[in-house]
Amino acid sequence: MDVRAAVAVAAGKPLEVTTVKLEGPKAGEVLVEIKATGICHTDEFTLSGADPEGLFPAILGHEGAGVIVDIGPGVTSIKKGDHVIPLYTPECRQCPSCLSRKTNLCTAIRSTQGQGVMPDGTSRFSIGGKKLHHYMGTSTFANFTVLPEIAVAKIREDAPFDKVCYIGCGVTTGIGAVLNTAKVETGAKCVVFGLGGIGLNVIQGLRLAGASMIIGVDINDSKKSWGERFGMTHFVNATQAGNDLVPHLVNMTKSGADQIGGADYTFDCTGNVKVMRQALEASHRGWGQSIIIGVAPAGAEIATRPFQLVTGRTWKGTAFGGARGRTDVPTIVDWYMDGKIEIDPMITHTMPLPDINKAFDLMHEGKSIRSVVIF
Ligand code: NAD
Ligand code: AHE
Ligand code: ZN
Repeated sequence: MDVRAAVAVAAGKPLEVTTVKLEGPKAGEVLVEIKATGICHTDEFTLSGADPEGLFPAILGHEGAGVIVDIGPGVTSIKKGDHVIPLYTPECRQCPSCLSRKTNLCTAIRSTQGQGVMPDGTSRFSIGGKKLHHYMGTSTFANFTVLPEIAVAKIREDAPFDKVCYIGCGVTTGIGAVLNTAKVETGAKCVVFGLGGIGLNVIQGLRLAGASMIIGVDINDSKKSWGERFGMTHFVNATQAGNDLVPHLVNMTKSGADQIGGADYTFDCTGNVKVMRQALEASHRGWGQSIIIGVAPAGAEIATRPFQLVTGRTWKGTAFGGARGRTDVPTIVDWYMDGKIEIDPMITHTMPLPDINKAFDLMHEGKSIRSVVIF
């Protein structure tokens, strides 16, 4: 079938909106009509050429929502008409990782996903007879896409696609990092580095968890009011603090009997390895945990003095907020529908597919929190 898609033709080039061919679903696969998709910083990261796994030409996008319009042979858990959110972290419930109960990182199809193909090793997308790569197993920058059955979460039918698409990455990643990965407790003191589409969701996750101090750090002063909107209690401009940023944050977290200082939990939501170091070192001696959410460019490495770890700080990472998509995503949709979490104010811009490159411009200019393409 013909579908409309934004094709990433080469690193660093704007997406080209055009008509491409999509083959129908094979065994174990489903065809989804994508109704809306968010644009995450990770799409920009791959499009920029910084992603060591980046493949071109490809159809990017991993933050979608839509409706099942066809199913392949053997599909049992999903039917035509179901409303779904595509999952770049699938949940097969059978692989060693799923069965371990220690991680959400299902390994059933990760290797073919990284090669830009479906689990049978072929692509469903092509243009002029030439193969186009899938991306993160989802390719939501197209009005139809094919996904493995294990890579869709069925959601309630009254949830608006143009809002809950954000649960496909940003919302779940931020809130999940707090609740699943850090397991933040009531009264905790926390620092969030980077108040964009992920960091603000970390902040609303911290508010849910009952954190008593939520310090937001950004280089852009306009993010102060954004952070406050979702529960941030203090703001620090990293540029103004300069080399004194870590001692400044440690001082802010000192209190009464505790004159050592440092946050119970810190979160990197920038993808900058220097910030990751600041986040670790701003956490509390003896028990501080620092959670890396940001994705760093090919070749980048994190560094710190081993002393930071010897003295009891822990460095952790999280993908998709530690969420098991088919199980957890429907619950997060319920939280949104019940008013327990907010999404609407973070979606600052919407646009039709032909204008998708504007979403990347807005991100580069620091003007958007989330842009959503509505098909
Ligand atoms: P974004 O562009 O919306 O936000 C990034 C924020 O960081 C901006 O507000 C920016 O001003 C701020 N910032 C930049 N440099 C900074 C610095 N030195 N100190 C403090 N703040 C700084 O991006 P996003 O969509 O929120 O994504 C954030 C990161 O998370 C990206 O690296 C993205 O790839 C990654 N990500 C990871 C996962 C995961 O599962 N681990 C999921 C989604 C996104
Ligand atoms: N291809 C990159 C890795 C990118 C990465 O870490 N992606 C996250 C999701 S970011 C969503 O916005 C993820 O799910 N990681 C787990 C995994 O298996 O990729 C690189 O650096 O190679
Ligand atoms: Zn993302």
